[in-house]
Amino acid sequence: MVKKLQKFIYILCVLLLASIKNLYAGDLKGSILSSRNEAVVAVRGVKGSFVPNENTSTMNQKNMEFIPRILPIMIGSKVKYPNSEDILYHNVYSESGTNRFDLGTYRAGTVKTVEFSEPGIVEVMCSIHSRMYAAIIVLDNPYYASVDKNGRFSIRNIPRGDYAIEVFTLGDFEVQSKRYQISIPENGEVELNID
Ligand SMILES: [Cu+2]
Repeated sequence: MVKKLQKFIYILCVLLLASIKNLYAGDLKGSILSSRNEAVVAVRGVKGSFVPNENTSTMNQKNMEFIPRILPIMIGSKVKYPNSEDILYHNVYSESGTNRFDLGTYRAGTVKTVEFSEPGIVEVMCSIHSRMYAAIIVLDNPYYASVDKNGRFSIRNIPRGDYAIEVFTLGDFEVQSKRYQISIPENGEVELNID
């Protein structure tokens, strides 16, 4: 009986601590207007150890384009590469440092998967179609977002503190990144609006 009570109190304390931690967290929202819907916003240097929100994301191939062309994921996540063409073959590969990979030539209707275990920017290309270009942004915490079709984003429940916010935008064949200093309050929200 005493043991059961101890366990109950222990669980209660853990729940209480978790909710207190969440009390000191604010939201970041805003817009990257020049991004043509192709931008990722990431909070850098958040302390703690994190597991991926989603284990598997998808970067499709259709009409000789990658969709989306910029994709944020957490370290340890997988990305599926379906070839959704009617008949075309693709050969998806990357030469970006320790995240390099080469899926080989594969036919329409086939899916291949890659796991990313290092942080950083992964440039993705197709060896058959030279105009195909995309980027995967591999991040070490879950506080990130892609902009929507209006260039807007929102990242919720960031632990309070001073952070560098990194904005990744996509050119035709390059990724640009810029950093902005932001203080996240212990509650409420701050805005970051960039032309
Ligand atoms: Cu291709």
